[in-house]
Amino acid sequence: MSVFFVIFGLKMRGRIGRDEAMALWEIQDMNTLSSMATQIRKSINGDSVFYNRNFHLEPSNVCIHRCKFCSYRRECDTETGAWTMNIQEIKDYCNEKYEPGMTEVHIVGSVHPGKDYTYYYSVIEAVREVLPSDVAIKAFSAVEIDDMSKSSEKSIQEILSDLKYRGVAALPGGGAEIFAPEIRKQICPDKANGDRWLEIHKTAHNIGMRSNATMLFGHIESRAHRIDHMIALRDLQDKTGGFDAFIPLLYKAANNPMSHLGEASFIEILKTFAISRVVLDNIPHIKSYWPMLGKKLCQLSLLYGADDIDGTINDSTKIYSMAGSGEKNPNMTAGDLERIAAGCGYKAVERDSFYNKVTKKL
Ligand code: V47
Repeated sequence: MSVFFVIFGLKMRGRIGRDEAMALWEIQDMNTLSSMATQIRKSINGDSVFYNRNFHLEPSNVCIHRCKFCSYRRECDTETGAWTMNIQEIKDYCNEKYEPGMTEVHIVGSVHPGKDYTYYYSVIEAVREVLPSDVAIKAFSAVEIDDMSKSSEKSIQEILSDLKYRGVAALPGGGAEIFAPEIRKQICPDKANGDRWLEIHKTAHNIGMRSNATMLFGHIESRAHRIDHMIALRDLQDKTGGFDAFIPLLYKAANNPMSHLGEASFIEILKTFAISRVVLDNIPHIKSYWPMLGKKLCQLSLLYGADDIDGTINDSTKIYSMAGSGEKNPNMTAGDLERIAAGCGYKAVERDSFYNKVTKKL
């Protein structure tokens, strides 16, 4: 209990440091962590729980990278379970998944061995052509952007500017995993490192693009690695202010080379949410991603600092079902999302990609 007051006292007086953040893991009373995170989330977001109407587009799962946590990647197009959409298939898919009232398409896929930046530019052009102009395109993880830069000899800033010109409004938070080089070396040795990820997001912010940040947790990383990851994001946010949301992504253990690790406990997951709310005092939203966590745990996380439950999805992402999520065909109505918020005594607010309230009613 004394830890709570000391730490909470520090929080009230100023920013929590690394040692204080580490001490939060030792709090055994989950009610204390819940109250601490809730007090902070209320001071930033009041009683609002944000959600949006969206769908995902995953153009391909054929990938040059061999991340050990990934259940989604395939080595080549002929392998069982592989897909790569051509431009017409992308247009058809968008027409199939789009529903009136949606405000966002989230695009993330893979780094395909046979595609260079021109394919990714064509994907954006095709999506922009078929979707209404009020649907924001949130596209490509920093890892994909890094590869576009390498395959084109264009700088990160040029790639991002080209994507922005073609209609990309914001970057999703994928590819961050855990920044610590000693962990990356083991789980994703061959892709953009933590510094590169941060540099890409910094460049995006500098040219006026908003972005999100993720953290893949519950595998071989320690609690200290998680705190260091959060502090690196907090430091960048101090400089740019460009992050809208932090998304703790729970490692799901089915069908990948790290399956033997199993998954984090509910207590560890909820502590991670609460502590991220306390540490990330300058990132306005903590997103709880239900296609990965499941609907019940997503709702519970609202009592541990989360204020955003993302979207309706419309059965359009496979990354998590392939990794063992119970949400095999993820799909929720706006009403379902509103009931999740109401169940915790919060008020659901439909938002667009930039956290503006959506007022139109269908
Ligand atoms: O970077 C891959 C993760 C991420 C597994 O910005 C896994 O709004 C758990 O970035 N278990 C991509 N996670 C998804 C992503 C995302 C998701 C939701 C919202 C937003 C946003 C971004 O998926 C990857 C990786 O960290 N991932 N495999 C797995 N087995």
